[in-house]
Amino acid sequence: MAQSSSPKLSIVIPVYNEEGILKDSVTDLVARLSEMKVSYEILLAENGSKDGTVAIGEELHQKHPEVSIHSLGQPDYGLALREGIKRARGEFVMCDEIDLCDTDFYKRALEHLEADHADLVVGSKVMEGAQDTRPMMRHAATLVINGMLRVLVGFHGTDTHGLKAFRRSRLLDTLEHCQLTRDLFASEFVIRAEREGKRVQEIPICIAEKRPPSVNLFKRVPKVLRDIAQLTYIIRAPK
Ligand SMILES: Nc1nc2c(ncn2[C@@H]2O[C@H](COP(=O)(O)OP(=O)(O)OP(=O)(O)O)[C@@H](O)[C@H]2O)c(=O)[nH]1
Ligand SMILES: [Mg+2]
Repeated sequence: MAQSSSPKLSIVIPVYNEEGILKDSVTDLVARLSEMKVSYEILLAENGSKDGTVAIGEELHQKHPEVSIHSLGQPDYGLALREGIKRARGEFVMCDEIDLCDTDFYKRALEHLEADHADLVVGSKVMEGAQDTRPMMRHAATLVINGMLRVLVGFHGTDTHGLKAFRRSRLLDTLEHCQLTRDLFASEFVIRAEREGKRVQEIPICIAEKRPPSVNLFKRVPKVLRDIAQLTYIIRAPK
């Protein structure tokens, strides 16, 4: 059920310096997707890795043709995710992370999308019912960033980063309107969808990472704050 010209699911996973877990994570994901009996493609969206990520991605492609990897120059999570979504051909797009690969989220999100209860489903790490086993500082960072987005740009939800699912045709225009890259692209995408009248539904997720993040939380703070300021400006600016 894996390969088809237009699969049901496109799973987009940004990857950066992930040689430690890439092969096992993708192999395990392929096995779980086969159990789901859906047609799918897995798009590994890489940029700037200095380790064996690209070579492992290519090996995975040889072994599983439904897996592909594409690379863009400099490390940039948002740019990679955006490019991955643009390349996706599936009816539904699942945005995931290599240390999560959460097929339970795919199944629950698909129920909402197929019943047409929502255009975009966001996995929240902090809403009621969610379980976040990450270190307390990272949980707190999620609360602070999303609190700022609520105050500054009128965001109505609890989380914008991480797991997301949508019917591709419904969100392509929103994707085109997004201007930011890096970490805040994911926030811009959710907030723009909300502001453009798309039905955004959050569902709680249980988050248990396989390894700590590749970029230290404190190193990310200055860029994230700068990007929040830019997002506030572009969202509020008159057209
Ligand atoms: N292509 C690309 N992928 C990245 C980059 N930085 C992180 N990723 C990928 O994005 C996913 C999430 O990265 P993590 O390092 O786990 O960061 P995280 O802090 O858990 O992510 P959030 O808390 O959701 O922001 C993983 O699949 C990473 O490989 C980057 O610069 N480029
Ligand atoms: Mg992570």
